[in-house]
Formats: sequence, C-alpha cells, structure tokens
Amino acid sequence: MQITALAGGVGGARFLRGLCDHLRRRSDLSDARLTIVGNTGDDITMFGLRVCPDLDTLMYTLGDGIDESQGWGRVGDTRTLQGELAAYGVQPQWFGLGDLDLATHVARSQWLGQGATLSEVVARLGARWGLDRLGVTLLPMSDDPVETHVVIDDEDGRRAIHFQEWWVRHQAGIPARTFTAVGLDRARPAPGVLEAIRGADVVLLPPSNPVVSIGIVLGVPGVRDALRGCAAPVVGVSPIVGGAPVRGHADACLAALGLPTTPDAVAGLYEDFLDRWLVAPGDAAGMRRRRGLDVLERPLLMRDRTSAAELAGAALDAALDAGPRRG
Ligand code: FO1
Repeated sequence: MQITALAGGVGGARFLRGLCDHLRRRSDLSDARLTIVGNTGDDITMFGLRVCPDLDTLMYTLGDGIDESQGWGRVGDTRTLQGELAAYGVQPQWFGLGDLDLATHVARSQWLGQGATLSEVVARLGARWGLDRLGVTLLPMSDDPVETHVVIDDEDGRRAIHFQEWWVRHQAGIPARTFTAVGLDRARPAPGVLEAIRGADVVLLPPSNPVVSIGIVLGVPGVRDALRGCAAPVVGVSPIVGGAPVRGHADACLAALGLPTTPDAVAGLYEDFLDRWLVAPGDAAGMRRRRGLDVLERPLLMRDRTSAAELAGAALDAALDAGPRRG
C-alpha cells in the first residue's frame, strides 16, 4: 500500500506522525509505505546557511526530535550561538535558530555546497532521524530553489519580503497583497515526486496551509496534473474549523487571495482533483455542493498524538472506502 501526502509544516507534520502511529496499529496495512512531498517555498538562507523549515519540521516531528511546544525546532535546544551572533551585531535576529537545529543547517549547507541535491540532503538527514524505519520517504517538492515572498504595502511603498519575515517577524500582521513563489514556475518535481503521486493507492492532503504550503507544492509544474490523473482517491483535511485556522495564519493567506476563511474556500482551491474533504462537525452545512466531492464530518482538532492518529485514521479510511475516482 503506497500512501502519498503533500505537506507543509506544523499541522501537516502532526497529522503525518498521527498517520504513522495509526498505521502501526493496522495489521491489515502492515505493508503500507508513506511518501511525503514537502513544501520548500519556506526555505531561506540565514547566516549563510540554507534553512528548510517545513522539511525540518516534518523530519523532527516524525523522528521525535521536535520541540512540541513550538511545533518547530529541536526539543531542548539552546540559543548560545545565536546570542554570540547578536553580540557581533549579526542580523537578522527575528528568526530563532537553536544550536542543535543549526547543526542540521550546517550539514545541509555543506552537502549542498559539495554538489548534493536537496533530495540527497533530505535522504541523508532523514536517515539519522529513522524515517526509513518508520516506512517514510521524505521528498522535497523540487530540487530547484523556490522561495515564497510576500508583497506588502508599508511606509517604504509596495515591496516583497521573504515569507519568513512576514510570517515570523511580522506574525502575518501586515496585509499580504499577494504571494510570489520565486522560481516555482521553473521548478522541476524532485525525483520520485510524480511517481509517488501516480503510483499511490491513497493520496492525502493534511491540514497544512492551503496557500503557502500545499498551494506551493501544487504549483510545481506537473504536480497538479498528476493529482488530476492519478488512480488513487485524493482525501483532504480542512485546516479551517468553523471560520478560523486551527493554527498559524491561513486566514491572512486566504484573505490575500480574496477568499473567506472557510472550509469551502479551501476545498475550492483543490476542487479539480479532490475526492473527499474532511471538515469539522457542523461545517458540512456551509459547504457548497461540488460535483464529485464527498464532504465528511470528523473531529479535526489534533490536541495530542492520540487525536492526531484518530484523525489520520479517519482520513485513511475515507480514502480506502472511496469509490473509483470520477473519470
Ligand atoms: N517560527 C516562528 O514563529 N518563530 C521563529 O523564530 C521560527 C524559527 C524557525 C527556525 C527553524 C525552523 O525550521 C522553523 C522556524 N519557525 C519559526 C517556524 C517557521 O517559520 C514555520 O514553521 C514555517 O516556515 C511555516 O510553516
């Protein structure tokens, strides 16, 4: 059984850890393998190092190295090096890089500098975190550089800032006029990405940010077409409950696209390939009827690993009992 998921950071990582926990209890699916296509649009070069927030969040969460309270970075990390950089006046200081986390960025930057592809780097880093043992293959969406930038209006006029500066420094507090993913239109799917979609028995869209996480992965040329044409049922989980994102700033991202913060608006972004859509109890009523789309109400809040595993199990079961895809 080949399960393929497109994912961003914190919400996607918690959902997919839940899926791994759930699969461990499914003796009927003991041959299941999970391929994750991770968003790289959040990537940023900081202090001369290449940082891949969503790939690292997925890797640390699945490998049990994540700082659970933050949802990113390493558990038990310290900021000694960053303090030293601040003492030297090195900027920026609005992005928290812990000492343990920095080792990941140093290793990645060294290997990239030696000519390794991002896919090769992800495989080497992931091996240390035991992803193979979990039956997980983590792929970057592309080995080509892609960076999401946010166009804002401020006292300096209209300009683009890196997504991380908008998301972390400004906590998405400055209205985004639009998002531009630099390099996305020229990015090639990383090796194995299209094959993982085309060969999947199940495709899952975890409750990641639909605009700047899953939306960017969908923008890699070839990915959306592969999802439209794949044999596997495509099941998504709404990142919006009621009228608010479960976490993060998906509302600010949807607003930039002129969309309301509703499960229906997000389903509309996926409607050309989505087969089933999990929404929170009570949210199905607000859904427009869409041809070929089944809407299922399930508890969506992942308060802990147990509830995350239950949600992931519900999404997997929704895929397994979905009929053949519409022609
Ligand atoms: N998020 C924050 O809100 N503040 C930070 O200082 C911060 C640092 C950081 C460092 C490494 C990393 O992998 C992620 C980090 N994040 C931080 C989270 C990151 O901005 C988001 O997880 C994603 O990019 C959005 O999904």
